[in-house]
Amino acid sequence: MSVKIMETQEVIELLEKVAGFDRSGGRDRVKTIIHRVVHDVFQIIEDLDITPEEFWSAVYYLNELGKNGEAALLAPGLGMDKYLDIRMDAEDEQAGLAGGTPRTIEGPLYVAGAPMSEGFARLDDGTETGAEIMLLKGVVTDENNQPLANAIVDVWHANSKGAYSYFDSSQSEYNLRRRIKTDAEGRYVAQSIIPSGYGCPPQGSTQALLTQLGRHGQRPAHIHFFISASGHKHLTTQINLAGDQYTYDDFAFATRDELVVAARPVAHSAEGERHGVTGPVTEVEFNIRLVPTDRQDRQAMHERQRVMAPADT
Ligand code: MBD
Ligand code: FE
Repeated sequence: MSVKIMETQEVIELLEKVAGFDRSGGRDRVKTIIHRVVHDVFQIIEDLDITPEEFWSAVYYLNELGKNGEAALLAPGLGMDKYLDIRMDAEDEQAGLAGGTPRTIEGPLYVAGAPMSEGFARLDDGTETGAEIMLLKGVVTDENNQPLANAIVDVWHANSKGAYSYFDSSQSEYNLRRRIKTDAEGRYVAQSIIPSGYGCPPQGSTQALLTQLGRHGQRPAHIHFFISASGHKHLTTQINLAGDQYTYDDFAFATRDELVVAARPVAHSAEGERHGVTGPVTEVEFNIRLVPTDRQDRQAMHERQRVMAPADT
C-alpha cells in the first residue's frame, strides 16, 4: 500500500486546523512550529508507509520515555545535542565569535548552585576509598594567552561507578560538583577521583531504542565544565579521558579531538602540593581559552530546565 494524500485539500485543511491557523488566540511561533512538526510526521507516515502498529508503538514509547524521565537522555543519543552544537559553532563562525576551546554538549546531569571555592576545591567527599585520586588542573586564558583571574570554572563528573550525585541518591549532596574561581594567574586546581564512563539505564527507554539500532548507550570517562568570565563568551564543554574503550565511541557524540585529555599518574604533583595534596596522584590537565565578546547574551549560558539541589533553593 502506498497511497499519496499529503497534497489533498482535506489533509492541507486538517493541518491548518490542527495548528490553530483559523483561530485568533494562541502564539504564532507555536502555531508555525506545530504545523511544521505535524506536517512532517504525516509526511513520514506517507513516505515510509508507517503502519498503525508502528505509529502506536511510537506513541506509547514516548509515554514510557517520559515516565522514565529519559527525554533529555534520548536527545543526545539521537545526536540532537551534537546537532545544536554544530549549529552554534556555525553561528559563532558567522558572528566572528569562533575560536578558543571548543564547546561540547552539556548533557542532562548538571545541578546548579554547587559550592564555590577560590583557586582550589576538593570535589569528592572521601567516601570512595578505593578510587584513583585525580588532580585536575588548568589555566583559563584569553585568546592572547593572557590569564583570566576570577573566571568561574563550574565542574561536575561521575563517580567510579559512572553515577552522578543528585541523580544517584546514595551520594552526598553536590558530591563531585564544585565551582572554582581562578586565581590571579588564571589557575584552577581540583582534587577528586578519576570518574568512570556513564552507561544508559539498561532497562530504560533510551537503551531500548539504541538496541533496536544496534548501538550501545555508553559514554567514556569524562568531566563536564561551564566556564565563564566577564567580557568573554560562556563555554559549555567536557573533556574525555584518553584510553577509555569509548573515548572515540561516545553514544552522545560529545568527543572532539581537542577535548581528549591524558590522565597521567605522577609520584607527586606540584600543583597539588601547592594545595596540600601530597603523594601519588593521576594528573589531568585542561587549559581553557575563552573568546572575548561584549554581547551579554553570549556571556551567559542559554536557558534550559536545570536542577537546583533543594538545600540551595
Ligand atoms: C552523561 O553523563 C552525559 O554527560 C550525557 C551527555 C548523557 C548522559 C549521561
Ligand atoms: Fe556526563
